[in-house]
Amino acid sequence: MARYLITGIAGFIGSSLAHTLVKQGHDVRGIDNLSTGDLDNLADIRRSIDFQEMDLQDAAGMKSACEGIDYILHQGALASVPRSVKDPLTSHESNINGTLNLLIAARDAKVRRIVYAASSSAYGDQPTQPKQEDMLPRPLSPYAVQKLTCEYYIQSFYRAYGLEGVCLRYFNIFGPRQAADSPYSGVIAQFTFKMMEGITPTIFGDGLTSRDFNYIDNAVSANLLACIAPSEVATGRVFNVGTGKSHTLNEVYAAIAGQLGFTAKPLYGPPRAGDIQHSLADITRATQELSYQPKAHFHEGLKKTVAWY
Ligand code: UD2
Repeated sequence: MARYLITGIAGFIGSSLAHTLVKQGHDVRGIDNLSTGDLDNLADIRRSIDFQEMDLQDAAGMKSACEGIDYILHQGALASVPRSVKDPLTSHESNINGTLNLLIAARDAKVRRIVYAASSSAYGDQPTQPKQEDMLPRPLSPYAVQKLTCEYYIQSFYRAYGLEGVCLRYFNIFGPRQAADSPYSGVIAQFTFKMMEGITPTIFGDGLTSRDFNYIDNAVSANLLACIAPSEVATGRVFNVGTGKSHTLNEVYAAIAGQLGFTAKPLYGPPRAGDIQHSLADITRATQELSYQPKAHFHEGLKKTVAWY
């Protein structure tokens, strides 16, 4: 059994990883500063994990958190494009300084490998679809710059110090436990929550904006595969973690409304600053080289998600 450190363990993706690893019998340590994470996400496994409330920018804390760890699953971040547009400095400090601090501690503790939660936002307004990992990044928002910068840090720590790192570019992950009550929450969580409260959600833009929405189970499996993939295949590399299919915001709205019996038509507002119009993953590299298979499909994932809230 391996020893895992999950950063951002009280968040949506971190807590989902923790549940799977605990079920598989691994040793799980987790840190979270609880700025956006919620301990309720860990309620049923709280006694099976070693949880410490800690900020990624705490150097001494990271040193002790990395001690004796085989794999780090680095999910901790201030997520959200609009949050970074509103307050770029705070998200910079958390996302970039925090990651660098963690990398230094991981290097010193001789951690076997770090798997990083990178973002499809790195592609920005790169016009070609689907997005392939070798395309030139064209980040549009501070958040995209921060996530991309950390990919480069991960790669440089491999080249300079031999710390193995794998970057998983998540494409709009959704599922149970995703926070729904903040303006910075993912769109599926927000739409569901609002409709359940009887509030009509607003679609930013014309509704034809599309995303490669990927159910959480697929992201969890990508992380576990990235830990065990041979070093020559995975280390220092970037992999798209999407499904290869996209859905428009109009489709998402209709699917959630249909499931909840919500009959009001959507409101439409101006597009959000920093947003990409279309995002679709080419998952050839991850399927061929990590054996990643997005087995959970969009509609089935959406049903489970909406039922969870
Ligand atoms: C970005 C990244 C994603 C992940 C995420 C973390 C892209 C393509 N994806 O997701 O990989 O890193 O950031 O936060 O950059 N929207 C509405 N109404 C609402 C809320 C959102 O229309 O009430 C729209 C929003 O303008 C956007 C889409 O829904 O066009 C998706 O927004 P999101 O915040 O769920 O995720 P996104 O694409 O910024």
